[in-house]
Amino acid sequence: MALLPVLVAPDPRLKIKAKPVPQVDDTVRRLMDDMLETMYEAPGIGLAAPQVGRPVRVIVVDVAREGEAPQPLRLVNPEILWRSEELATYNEGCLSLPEHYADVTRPAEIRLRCLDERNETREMEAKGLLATVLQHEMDHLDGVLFVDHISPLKRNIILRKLAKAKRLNAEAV
Ligand code: GNR
Ligand code: NI
Repeated sequence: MALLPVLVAPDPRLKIKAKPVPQVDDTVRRLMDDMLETMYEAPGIGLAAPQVGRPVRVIVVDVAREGEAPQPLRLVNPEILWRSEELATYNEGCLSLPEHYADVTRPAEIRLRCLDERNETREMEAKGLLATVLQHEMDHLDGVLFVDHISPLKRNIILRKLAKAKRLNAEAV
């Protein structure tokens, strides 16, 4: 297993639409294991392949709480089949928008289809934090960040701060 560097916005690689995976093979399984290791190390509760510079439709999630047994999920080519009319709001964070948080409203429950790590088609239902994180990760596969769901004013404040931090960081190197 290996830790992968996580891209931080603004970065054009976070805006690309990721490509479907034709087949879940050892290369994809290795990527998912490396993503899980990277996510746990961060720590985070989800990670999408574009965040580690791989433009493919692969996500990993684990919303188990500290002290609970880990519940790693590996999803390939996830597709939303159904969204509830009921909405839910969570204060979201993102490893690609470090130290910034905002309330985001999304469907409270979803039903989705994906391939699992054995290349088998699966369907699952999710609600609560899991539903939010899965939607946050699927957004990454379409080049969408949580700031794209908030007001342009709040979005621009966050993106400008991150751009400035990158500039200062580049000067310091
Ligand atoms: O670690 C994460 N926490 C989180 C909290 C609320 C809603 C979504 C998330 S996902 C985020 C990790 C991440 O950036 N995944 O893409
Ligand atoms: Ni994110």
